[in-house]
Amino acid sequence: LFICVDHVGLAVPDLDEAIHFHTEVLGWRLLHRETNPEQGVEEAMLGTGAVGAESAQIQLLAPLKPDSAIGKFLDRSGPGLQQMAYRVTDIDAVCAVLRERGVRLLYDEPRRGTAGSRINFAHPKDAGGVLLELVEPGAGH
Ligand code: V0V
Repeated sequence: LFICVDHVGLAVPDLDEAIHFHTEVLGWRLLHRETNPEQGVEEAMLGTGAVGAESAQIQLLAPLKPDSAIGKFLDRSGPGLQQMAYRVTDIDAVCAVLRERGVRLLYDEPRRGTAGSRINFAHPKDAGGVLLELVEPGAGH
């Protein structure tokens, strides 16, 4: 079903501060940054190559407002690992297979993710306590 781990998402209270730590202290490269109002996040991708390269990336997720998914997560759990994202070739096909196997997906249809990707999520209660994201990369990746 899956190609590889696409990224691991960390909830952070302050995006600039988290980018600074990940680039200046840990030595990752900042590859991409965008605001996604539908998801309520300001986010950044870090890694060693381009977005969509074979190696998994680190996604920093800061809330645009307190009642967003990341805002609630920070309230409940504090900063840290919020999600694991698996890359797929055909997200519609993978969602259909997972639904058939009893996994609840959060959206009826995939929504827009980083850099024009299509995304959906398996509920953490159906995925061993992990918020599992499915990512079909956007054109050009
Ligand atoms: C909640 N729970 C989690 C969790 N968030 N468990 C593991 N990892 C997480 N991230 C647990 C929570 O502790 C509860 O456990 C239980 O799930 C039910 O929670 P709920 O009342 O439904 O909680 P909410 O209202 O916080 O919603 C959780 C969900 C929400 C997962 C439904 O965060 C969501 O819609 N997430 C998908 C969208 C998202 O995360 N967007 C931001 C990233 P107990 O206490 O009942 O045991 S945007 C992104 O990734 C982009 C743009 C991209 O990659 O391209």
